[in-house]
Amino acid sequence: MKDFKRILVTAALPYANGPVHIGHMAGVYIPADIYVRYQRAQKRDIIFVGGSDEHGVPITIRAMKEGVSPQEIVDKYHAIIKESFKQMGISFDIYSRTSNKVHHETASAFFKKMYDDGLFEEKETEQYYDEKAKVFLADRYITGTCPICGNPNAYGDQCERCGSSLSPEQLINPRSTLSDAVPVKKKTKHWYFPLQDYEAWLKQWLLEGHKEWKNNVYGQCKSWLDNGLQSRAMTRDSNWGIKVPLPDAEGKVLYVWFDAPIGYISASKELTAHWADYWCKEDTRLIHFIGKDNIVFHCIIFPAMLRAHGNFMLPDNVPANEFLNIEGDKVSTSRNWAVWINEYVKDFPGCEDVLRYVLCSNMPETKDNDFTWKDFQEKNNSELVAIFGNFVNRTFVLMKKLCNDKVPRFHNQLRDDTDQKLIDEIKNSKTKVEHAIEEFHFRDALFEVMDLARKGNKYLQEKEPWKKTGAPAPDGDQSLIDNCIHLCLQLTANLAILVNPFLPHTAKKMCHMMKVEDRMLDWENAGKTDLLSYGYNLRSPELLFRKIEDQEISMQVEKLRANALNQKEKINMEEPKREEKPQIQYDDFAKLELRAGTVLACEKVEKADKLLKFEVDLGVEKRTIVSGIALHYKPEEMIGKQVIVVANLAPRKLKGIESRGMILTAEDKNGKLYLLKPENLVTPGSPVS
Ligand code: B3M
Ligand code: ZN
Repeated sequence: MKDFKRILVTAALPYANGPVHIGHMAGVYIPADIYVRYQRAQKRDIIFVGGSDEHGVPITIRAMKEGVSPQEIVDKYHAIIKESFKQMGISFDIYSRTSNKVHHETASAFFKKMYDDGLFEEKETEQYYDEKAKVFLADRYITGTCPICGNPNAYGDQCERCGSSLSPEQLINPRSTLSDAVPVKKKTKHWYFPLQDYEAWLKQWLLEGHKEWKNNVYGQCKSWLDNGLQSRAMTRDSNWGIKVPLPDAEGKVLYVWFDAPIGYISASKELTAHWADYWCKEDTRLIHFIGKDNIVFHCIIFPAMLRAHGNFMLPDNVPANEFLNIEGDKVSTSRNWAVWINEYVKDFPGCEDVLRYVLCSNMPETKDNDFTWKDFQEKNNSELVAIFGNFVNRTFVLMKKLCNDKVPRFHNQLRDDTDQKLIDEIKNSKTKVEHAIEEFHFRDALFEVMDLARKGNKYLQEKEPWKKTGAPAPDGDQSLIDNCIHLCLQLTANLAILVNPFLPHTAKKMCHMMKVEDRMLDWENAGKTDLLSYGYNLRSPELLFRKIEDQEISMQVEKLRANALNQKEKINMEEPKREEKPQIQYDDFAKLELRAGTVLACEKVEKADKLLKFEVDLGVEKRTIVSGIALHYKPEEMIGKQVIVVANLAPRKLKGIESRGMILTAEDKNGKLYLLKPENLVTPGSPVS
């Protein structure tokens, strides 16, 4: 491996369209944080940058669903996500957001330089357009049947069932996700990045130069490159995002996958004036932590962008993880099948490290993995409590009881094979954990730490110092008891150092108990057995982990299922309920006097945001009618329109105005109202039947 002077770690920028869940944590943020904390303990020059991804279709769709503006969505979820990371101890040096000014400027300038260097193809093509919603349909705005696996709900950019990357043109029976309309083709101009021009270089750099990358990552990249790359549009028709910095680009923004990875650069700029050292110098090691669905963007598209732009160095590794399922089922935001971090920290206060532990030991490093609440309880109770916590607690209690509540002396001349073995294990553990972390094998690394605690228990069990006290010599020799407790205490200090990258809250607690400063956690101290000196007076032990009861677990399982069920009901509710009315006779219908009218005037009703007041020409007379369609039509667009009126409805007072009649509308499944009108203009007052 090359010698590096500094390390730059990035973690995928989560879309600010919802809270983060355990899948995000296990796949991206916990591994990144372990790596970073370890490197900091090694005193290496490292920065850890992250932030919220606030552009793109996921945000606008969420805004539409919640009926608020995209800005409100990103403000809300950015705050929630940031807080969740903080509580889980994800130690970003900066957690920024892509709506920041610095980012808009950085991404614009990046695009502009590539444009000025002539690196884009400008193409006018026919793209799917939703005539009802009046928008072009790219990415997730369009769904249809996957041509590869037949999934009827594939997106315009990807099929989530078979994982294929798609373009909207490939979908069979495409539909708009906005209005369900069948889209039509319409011309639009965009700027394309000719990825095929970088294919040969990518093959060299990645396939030849990075054979050490994880199999799952290397394999995906290889298949992309083997299939051949194509030009990809780097702009979109939308008004949410970073405006394309060109004169004739009204209504066009940068493609979210163009701007988001540049967010890593912008966040670094915000963090430090020395950002360029981290991004432009060859002796920096850049590592992207991501989930498997982001591989192509980080391993192919972004590197090609960096290369095309010039002056930036490339990622040295991209240790992407696979997915974490929950109770045997895929995590799904839309089905609300997830364990949300903001809820976990409320339900299990003080247990942040427990979740870090369980997610790290189940980390989907090489294949998808499963999280179950039962396993969560099991790992807590029989590993954290029964092995790690128990060892530390026993050590403290025995020291108090058998050694006068002080660190006892180690009598070297009495050291036996069992002692020596433990001393060696302590040294070896350091090396093993170190290697595993450097290789991104976080599960193995954590296993080693736990194994060392297990060895501590075994050592205590073999030595049984509690039996020795008061026994006749040579067994009852206090020096032997001292040696045992002394080594257990050194082991405790080592456990704190080794566990610190994984369970930082626990390591901190242990430092407090041992009355040492956090400085003791420096990695160079690992493997040493003289960390706590003779005569030192430690604090009383605190419980590091508490038992988790069956009832807490069954509540979580219930909550998971209830959430999913509620969601299902919510979705069903969205389907308009057909209210069936009893049959009527023609005579009943004939009682209605329906007439076509022409709107002469229309204005908003004060202090009523849903009401419009109409003057309608019904031929022989003009009528004032109040109608609840202000959220769907603007008053000025009503004038001159023809409407259908129930003319013989008894007058009603609405907000003090007497309304004489009713205007007919049809309602779609999203609750949007559309006026009924005659196909052709008719004389005002014409009867309707
Ligand atoms: N926001 C996708 C995701 O959250 C995307 C990552 C951007 S990283 C530059 O999975
Ligand atoms: Zn498919």
